[in-house]
Amino acid sequence: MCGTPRTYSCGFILVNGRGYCMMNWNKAEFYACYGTEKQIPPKERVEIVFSGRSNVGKSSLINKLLNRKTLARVSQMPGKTATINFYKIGEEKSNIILVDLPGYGYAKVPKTEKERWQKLIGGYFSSREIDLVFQLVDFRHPPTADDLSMMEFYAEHEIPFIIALTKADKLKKKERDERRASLEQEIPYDNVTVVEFSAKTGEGIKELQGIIKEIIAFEPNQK
Ligand SMILES: Nc1nc2c(ncn2[C@@H]2O[C@H](COP(=O)(O)OP(=O)(O)OP(=O)(O)O)[C@@H](O)[C@H]2O)c(=O)[nH]1
Ligand SMILES: [Mg+2]
Repeated sequence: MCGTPRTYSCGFILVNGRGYCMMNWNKAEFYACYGTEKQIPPKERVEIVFSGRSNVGKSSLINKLLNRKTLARVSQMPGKTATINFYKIGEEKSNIILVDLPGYGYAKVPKTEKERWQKLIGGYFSSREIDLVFQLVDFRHPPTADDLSMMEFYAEHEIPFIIALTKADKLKKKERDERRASLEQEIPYDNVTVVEFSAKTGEGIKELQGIIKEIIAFEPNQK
């Protein structure tokens, strides 16, 4: 069979023992949303999660990855995404889900809503092994205490995560250099991958897509 390409349903192709990912980013659909822990079904697919505070740009990043403007709802009002939303990507049989989490850290959210968030997110993470988390941090500011708590949670539970610094278009070169230098102290994890990203200019998108392709390439047997 040497030289014969073998195609897996996720779009992963193996040729002469080397993997190539043919992900069709333009094919994506809303798959499901969950507002309570009990609604969340067992994990059946590759799940790539987008985590970050309200308004940091999670939904915008998902839309940019998928070349769509409004698949994931975006708003200037923090707290737009209140449910865990699943988006399926790739061809019909593909088994890859991008997970848009509701944001945290918005001060005006009532206590009951914060408790709902904690139960929902806690229930989600405790019910599955996550393939990868993109932890979003606003490039303009130091990570918040909540951002750091999330990173600590991922590190403690051995959930792989990378950091996407959002809204890169809003910084001048000097500001970027300063933030980069400070982040080295502010993020207490060695060897964590950090990608600078802008949903406005598309900066960083190829890198983020490349990371997702690598994750999928490790899961060739997914249905
Ligand atoms: N200039 C700029 N604006 C951005 C970028 N990413 C997001 N925004 C804006 O930031 C606001 C919030 O974006 P969302 O994608 O809705 O943020 P979110 O993290 O999904 O927010 P929640 O759903 O509330 O948790 C919107 O007005 C976006 O247009 C970016 O890279 N550059
Ligand atoms: Mg959102």
